[in-house]
Amino acid sequence: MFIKYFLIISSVTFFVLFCFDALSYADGITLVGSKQGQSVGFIDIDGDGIDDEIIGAPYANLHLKSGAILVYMGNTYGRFFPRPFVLLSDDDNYGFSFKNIGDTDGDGREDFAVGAINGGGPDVSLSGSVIVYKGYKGSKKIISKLSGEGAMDKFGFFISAGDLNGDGKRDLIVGAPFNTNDPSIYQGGAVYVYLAPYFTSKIAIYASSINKGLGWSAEAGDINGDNIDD
Ligand SMILES: [Ca+2]
Ligand SMILES: [Ca+2]
Ligand SMILES: [Ca+2]
Repeated sequence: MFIKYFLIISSVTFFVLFCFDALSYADGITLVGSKQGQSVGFIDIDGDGIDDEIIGAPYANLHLKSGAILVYMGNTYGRFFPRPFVLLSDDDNYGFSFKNIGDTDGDGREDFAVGAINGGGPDVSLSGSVIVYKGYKGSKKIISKLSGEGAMDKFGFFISAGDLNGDGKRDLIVGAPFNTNDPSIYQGGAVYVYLAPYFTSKIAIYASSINKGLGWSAEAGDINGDNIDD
């Protein structure tokens, strides 16, 4: 029994290490107080046909960086490998949000997005950021890096996805609950839509006196039955 279990673990370990040149165990990471589980999702990250579990740990301490995305590899027994691997890290509080956005570029692999609520962009720091990744095997490939408009916007507080223009590709929806677009509506929040497959230009919906409190959460769905998500 022990030998059988050992062989299963070993084969999974070898397979994972073989597939990810830069992937390492989460041994060098401090997970105490990391809010591991702030975001959760599933995606077949290594392309073996089995979903792997993604866990965000946005306050993890990793080589002077704050936040990481961990992956627990799924196996053919319907279980997940007990030790996490560090999949990715980037801007501050990376992993606060995660979303499998489906295969947006038609290459047969699911793509995904990760939010870092205290990340920054080229024009403003601490606005929050979201990185959209192409589903990959081996080296990571970034489709687009997005950021908020103002410091402390908490852009990336949530990420959702849905096909909002009916082209069959899921588009990205990002919340920034502390955005202030109108000084009279302080931190009223904003929601942004980025269309697939490039996720560059945005459509912004800002808080008004009617819809104050935008950006905390959202889900796309077809409300009026026209087969286009609302
Ligand atoms: Ca897998
Ligand atoms: Ca893809
Ligand atoms: Ca679309």
